[in-house]
Parts: sequence; C-alpha cells; structure tokens
Amino acid sequence: MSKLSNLVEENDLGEWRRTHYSSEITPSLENVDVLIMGWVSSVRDHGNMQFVILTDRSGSSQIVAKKGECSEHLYGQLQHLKQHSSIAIRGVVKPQKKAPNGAEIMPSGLKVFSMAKKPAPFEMQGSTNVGIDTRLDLRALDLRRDHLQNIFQIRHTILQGIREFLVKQNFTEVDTPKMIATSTEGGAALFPIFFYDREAFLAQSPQLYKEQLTMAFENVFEIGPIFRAEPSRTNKHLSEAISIDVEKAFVDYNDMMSLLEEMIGYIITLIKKKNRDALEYLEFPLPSISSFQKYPYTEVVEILQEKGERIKWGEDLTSLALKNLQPDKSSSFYFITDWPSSIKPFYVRNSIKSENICESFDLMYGTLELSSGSTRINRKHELLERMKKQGLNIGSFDYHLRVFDYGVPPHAGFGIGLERLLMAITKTDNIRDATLYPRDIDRLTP
Ligand code: AMO
Repeated sequence: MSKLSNLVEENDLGEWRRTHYSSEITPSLENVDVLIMGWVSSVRDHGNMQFVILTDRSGSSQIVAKKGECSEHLYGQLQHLKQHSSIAIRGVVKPQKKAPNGAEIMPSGLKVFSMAKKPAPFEMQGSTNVGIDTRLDLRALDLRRDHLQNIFQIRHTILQGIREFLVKQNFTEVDTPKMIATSTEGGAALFPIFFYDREAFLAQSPQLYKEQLTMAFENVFEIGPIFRAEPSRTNKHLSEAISIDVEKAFVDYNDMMSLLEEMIGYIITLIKKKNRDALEYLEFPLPSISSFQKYPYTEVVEILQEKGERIKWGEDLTSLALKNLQPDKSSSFYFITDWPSSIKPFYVRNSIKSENICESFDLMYGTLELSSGSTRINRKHELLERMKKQGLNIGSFDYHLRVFDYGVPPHAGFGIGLERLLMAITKTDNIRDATLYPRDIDRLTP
C-alpha cells in the first residue's frame, strides 16, 4: 500500500470483482449495488458535487458523489483522483437521463489500484495534433483514445469475418514456419537471423508452404506475420505486417478473385452489423461492395500512356501513376489483372494466351494495393524453367521442389495485408495507425 494525499493505492483486488461493465449500467438496475472497474477519464468538481467518468472496454459510466450524502472520506478521495488512474468503484445505480446509458452511480466505496503519475501528453477524445511518434512512444495509452479504439474494434471484426467466411467455405486454418531458409517474393529484402550456426531469414510470406499444404488439405488459410526489410519510409509499408494468406486446390486466379470479392463483401456486411457505433464515430460510409471491376494490366498501361504518364509496358505501376487511372476509383475496390510475367514471382503461372503475361491479379483500393494473387505453377519442369529465367539458386529450393514429384494439384491463392485492408475500410492515411505496435526502419520499440 502507498499513500497519495488522502488516497491509498491498493494493488490487491481482495474480494473486489467487477459485477458489470459500464455499458450495462442502465436504468433497469435502479437501486442495485454494482461494482465497476476501469480508468478515470475525467474528474469534475462542482462545489458540493464530484463527477467522475470511469471508462472500461465497453464504454463509460458517470459516478456522482454529493456532499452530505456520501462519506466525507470517500468524497475527499474522489476529489484527488487523477485522469488515467486505474480504479474500482462500488455504488448504487440511479436513473439519470443526462448520463451515459441513462443511469449513474452513487458511490459507496473506491479502490485505487494504480494512480496516474502524470498527465497524458495527448488528448483522449477526438483527433489530436500531437505527432504520431509521440503517440507511438506511449502506444498503450494512445490505444485508449476513442479514435483508435474504434479502428481496432473494426480490425477485430475483420479478423472474425475472415475466419467465419473461410471456415464456412471449407478452409483449414494453418500456421507455417517464420524462420526460413530462402526468399520467395524477390523485390522486398529479407531480414537475416542467426539460426544456431547457420544464417536464416524471417519469412516474407508463407507462399511456398501454403502451396505445399494444398496437397494435404486442399483449402488452407493462414493469418500471421510477414517480415519485409523495407528501407523506404512511406505511409503504407511496414517491416512487420499481418498477412491473410489463402490457397485453394483445383481452381484458378478467376475463382480466387471471386472468392476474395465475396470475402470482402462478407467482412463489410459484418462490420455494418457489429460496429455501428464505431462507424458513426469515424463518420464515413463503408466502401461500396458492388462488383469489383477488372482491368487487365495492358489496358491500364494504355490508359495511363494516353493520360501522358511516362510508363512502359513491363514496368510496375506506381501509386503516383495510378492516381491518373480513373478519379472515381479513389474510393472503390478493383482488380488489375494479367501482369507481365517478368515482374511477378517465379511461382506464378503464365497465361495460355501469351508467355509474357501471367495469371495474376492485384486487388486495389484507389491507389493502395491490398492484395496480390495468382494461379500457381504446379508442374516441376515449368517451375524449374521459371526459376532459371529469374536467376534463382535452384539448389536452395530443393526442399520445395521435391514435393512436386508427388502430385501437386492445380491451385491458386492470394495474400492480403491486414493493415492495408483496415486502412481502406477506416479511411486511415498512415498504416502505423492501423497497426498496434508498428515496426519500420526507424522503430523497434515499444
Ligand atoms: P505481396 O508481396 O504482394 O504478395 O504481398 C501481399 C500483400 O501483403 C501486403 N504487404 C504489406 N503490407 C504492409 N507493409 C509491407 N511492407 C507489405 N508488403 C506486403 C500488401 C500486399 O498486397 N505471396 C504473395 C501473395 C500471394 O500471391 O498469395 C505475396 O506475398 O497488402
């Protein structure tokens, strides 16, 4: 126990246990004794009345102590409470139209578990103009802010929606190694690690494992971290992101585009149902889910060239160039399909129509790439040919190539970045605010 003015900090819960969450404090509990726990979000002294707002995971409750009605000792304690302190309050519920949920609590007891030692460096309600680095340095407190609470409630629903949808579609959830021996994606660099006496890497993608698992389970998905050594500082790249990887046997990239579209529709419908308050708070309409248009890469390049962009067929499409694609595409989902084989990874199958094009797609939201997917090569000689063409060290992929001797089915799949999907759905500009603890070239803590 430690004494702070006339407040005693008590670490022990003792017999005290929460009876209700804030959102459950309603007029129907009139005259009922309740015990709530959470954090002080404000204390207001109105002369002979003390108002305390306690916030917990469900919302807020108002506690009102009247001089004369509540013990002098308790009144004095409430007066000295500080914002953000972690407390428990016991009391009786009274209806009060102006209070959250139409009821307030007349306190009879208080336990202060941990008194806040200093004021927060940023406001908790509404938007804050404090720089993102100040907020990230104190991320756990930052995450109590209304704005981020709403974003991360939606993140939770997205994950629930993905799992529900894929399980209903007969997918099996898997986990694959994150300490790996070889690169899969080209482009983005790997993070080397020590693996006993050998060099190894953090996985850029579960790509080769999820493909292999179609041999055993046909339809698989994984929700897990991917690691990309991105040297650039942008608002849409992280060094550690969460990827939703989906892989299915006996289908091609068209089937996977349909599945992805249906999955996004399912998620958005679930968010509408479960996160009405968050959507109201964030004040934006959810993206429309009317059928996603498909633009072949070649067509996109032609449109951009007509609009004066200096882009050559075979080059990647930058966000800057894509801004010119179609202004009305800024807030909708669409696919760019049939990319040049030379800029897609070795495992992507070439189109039957042309050797230079492959059966691939990117799901876009405005200029933001949310997902990449493709039909995969399932025959060993084709894979070897592509690997040679891309100058890969075939020996180091031996562990992968050997399974192709045992009937790898035709298969296709995609990977979606969870943070980018959350950015699109919640209209968040900086990927760091769609990530609990972001990692980038400048940040390894908290
Ligand atoms: P790709 O490399 O395009 O494809 O990655 C798939 C999706 O993952 C997200 N993503 C990132 N998000 C934040 N920061 C990053 N540095 C980052 N890198 C990627 C993006 C991207 O669209 N194996 C393939 C997928 C497949 O074909 O199944 C792959 O990894 O949203």
